[in-house]
Amino acid sequence: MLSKSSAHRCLFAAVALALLFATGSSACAQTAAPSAAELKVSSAVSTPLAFTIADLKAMPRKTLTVVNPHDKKTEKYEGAALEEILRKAGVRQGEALRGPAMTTYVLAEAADGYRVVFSLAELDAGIADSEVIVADTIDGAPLGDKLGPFRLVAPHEKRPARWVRMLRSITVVRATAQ
Ligand SMILES: Nc1nc2c(c(=O)[nH]1)N[C@H]1C(S)=C(S)[C@@H](COP(=O)(O)O)O[C@H]1N2
Ligand SMILES: [Mo]
Repeated sequence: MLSKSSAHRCLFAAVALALLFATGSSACAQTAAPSAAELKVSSAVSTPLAFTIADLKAMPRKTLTVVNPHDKKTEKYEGAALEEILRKAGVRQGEALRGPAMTTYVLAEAADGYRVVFSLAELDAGIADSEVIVADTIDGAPLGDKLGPFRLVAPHEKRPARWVRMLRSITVVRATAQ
């Protein structure tokens, strides 16, 4: 038979376990099913979009084999072109990217608060070959919690400072005159 104190301990353990289950379920879902993660893409000129891993996998795939300038390791990233994602968000591209639209910039934000910008022009294949991708795999495996589930890779840059890990959102903004 259980003593009163061990019964109490038992009850406590059961309640703690139940709480853990209830509060931990979303975190569990994150690790168990990273495909539920979303990349939010918004622009003043169109309705906000949310891309899942599955959405990215359904887009034309880009593979970049790069030497990470930071640690000199060769890494193979795969994902979708940032330009394609921006196209779906309805930004101006090609010949339509001119005049006042040339002040448009792309703000990329990460889960840890890290933020970088690219100009829309430098991401436009009609102007430059940035080849920036939103990667969802590295060496064939999901990026995991520390790198992903989404990461920007800008293969032609000397320092990977804009290779945003844990990318959560992309916002298209037009700089206005002061
Ligand atoms: N979310 C996030 N991404 C980030 C950073 C950061 O602090 N937070 N640092 C950047 C910098 S300065 C570098 S050098 C690279 C390092 O990437 P690595 O860990 O793959 O070498 O990540 C970039 N991406
Ligand atoms: Mo860095």
